[in-house]
Amino acid sequence: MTPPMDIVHLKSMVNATLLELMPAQETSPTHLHQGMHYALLGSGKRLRPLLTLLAANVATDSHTLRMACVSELVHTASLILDDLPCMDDATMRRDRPCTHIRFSESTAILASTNFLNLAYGVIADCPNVDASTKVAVSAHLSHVIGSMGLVGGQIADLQNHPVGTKSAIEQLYHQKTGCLFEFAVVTGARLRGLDAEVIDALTRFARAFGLLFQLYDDMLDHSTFVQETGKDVQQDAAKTTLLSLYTPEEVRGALSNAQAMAREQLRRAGYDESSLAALVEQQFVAFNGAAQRLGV
Ligand code: GRG
Repeated sequence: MTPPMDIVHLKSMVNATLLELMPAQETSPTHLHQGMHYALLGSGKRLRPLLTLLAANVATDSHTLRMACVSELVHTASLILDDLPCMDDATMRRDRPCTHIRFSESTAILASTNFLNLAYGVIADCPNVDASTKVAVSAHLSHVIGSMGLVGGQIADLQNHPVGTKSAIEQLYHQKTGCLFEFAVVTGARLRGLDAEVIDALTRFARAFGLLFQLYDDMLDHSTFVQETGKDVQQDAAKTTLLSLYTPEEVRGALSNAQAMAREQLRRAGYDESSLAALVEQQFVAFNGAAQRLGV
């Protein structure tokens, strides 16, 4: 397998690009811009942009970097909203007080809205990407954010119907988490001009990876991980999650089946020997380590 590209270096390039994409903090309206810098430049792992860069396989040109940042702008917008008192009512995010606490609820909502606006602007403004790719990326993003994606997943999560079936919860996980991973890898593939067969395989990969990542996020919500997450834990204590529905044996089964599916789809897409596969394997180590620590 190809050794992973230098992830630390890629992450620092993503951070530099994110900084470039936002108006400076000193630019009026300063309070809003400061809130955006605060929310975006905290300790995020930048996993979604890294997936785009590695799927695109030309990690360091400026248009790929800018397109890779789109998913991070949207992800950050969603985290800001998710933390609000009317949603999860969280206090900590990315190792510091949530944006609505450090600034105000109105600033947080407007910062989130402006991140979404910026995301579409970045796609439209990318000079080296052809118009048909931009249209495909924008349409995909609109689907991912909308009522069949993040927004729909969030409303279902907030309503928390007490007896969710496993397949309903898996669908919810796809909407809350998997679909933005899907957008990230598929955007990378589109930038390479890869065909429908590859996009289909990456879409299936992302569904499996999103399920794993959300299951992992559920595990991190356990108090065992209070020192390590940089955000509130036990937010899901009253919610139905796969962890609360599954027996430990089923959790192990789900982890191993989804990992097998993710590997198989990466192979189908031609990425099995790639840096993308190496990054994914690193994530699997983290997922399996968390499961082991929780004894599942
Ligand atoms: C309008 C974009 C938009 C969203 C509205 C609020 C909302 C609907 C959706 C929230 C969805 C949500 C918060 C899902 C959880 C996703 C998740 C697993 C977050 C943790 O991701 P990490 O670990 O976080 O990658 P960092 O901080 O490292 O980036």
